[in-house]
Amino acid sequence: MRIVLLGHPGSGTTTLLTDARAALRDPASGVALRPRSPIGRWRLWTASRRARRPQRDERPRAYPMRLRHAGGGAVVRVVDGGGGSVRGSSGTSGTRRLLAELAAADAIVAAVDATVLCDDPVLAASQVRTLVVLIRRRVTEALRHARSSPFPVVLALTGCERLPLGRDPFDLDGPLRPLRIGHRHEVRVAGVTVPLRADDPALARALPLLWCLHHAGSAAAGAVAAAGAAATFTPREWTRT
Ligand SMILES: Nc1nc2c(ncn2[C@@H]2O[C@H](COP(=O)(O)OP(=O)(O)OP(=O)(O)O)[C@@H](O)[C@H]2O)c(=O)[nH]1
Ligand SMILES: [Mg+2]
Repeated sequence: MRIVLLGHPGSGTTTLLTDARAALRDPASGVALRPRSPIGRWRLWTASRRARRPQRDERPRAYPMRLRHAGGGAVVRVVDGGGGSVRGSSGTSGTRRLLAELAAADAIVAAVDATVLCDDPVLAASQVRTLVVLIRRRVTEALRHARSSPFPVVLALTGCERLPLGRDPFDLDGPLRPLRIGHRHEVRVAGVTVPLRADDPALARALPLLWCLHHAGSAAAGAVAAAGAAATFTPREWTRT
């Protein structure tokens, strides 16, 4: 199973991944997700340090993880897309690697800074356009290969605690409409919008990855429900039309 985290520089993909790892370190949540090897643990630890500084990821980084849950286990490849490869600043090799990872993705998390959506509609529109193109490309390809189940896509709105008081984060995902209610292909997307705050409980910050794991076939329903209950905002599933 392969999950790709996509986002422009600074949108929070590395933080999402390292927070999820911290929350799912032990199986008390019903699901444990751990790097498969000591070197993998070290790479993820250094990634969390980089994100805190913060230091930009120019290229995609792949983390082979082991998923354990009551129903069994699986190997999961979680790919932190690296904002540089989404923006195109990592050169062709970074972008090519990202496209190769996306072509084999079973689920996608798109991270977007909620304050960019709120304060800078022009920048937001251009950022979202890139994400929509990349996601549609994968969903269309998946359909061509007759996937029977809808393709999981999570829109993770990061930094929601910085929104002006009373601003509803669910009003901000308008630029993502082409994905949500586009032409007939999009009915095959199992989409959810998850607003996130820096001060959310750790388990809530794992919700984007848990949603993907659950919808891409793991028996993580209990953990998804627990993470949803811990979240400050109730995640909203996209209406399929
Ligand atoms: N306030 C707030 N800050 C956040 C949130 N998520 C991430 N950040 C911060 O945003 C900064 C960038 O986060 P990263 O996780 O490094 O972003 P990234 O998407 O990996 O960026 P690239 O490596 O350039 O692709 C860091 O300082 C994080 O601590 C959030 O939900 N709220
Ligand atoms: Mg990063």
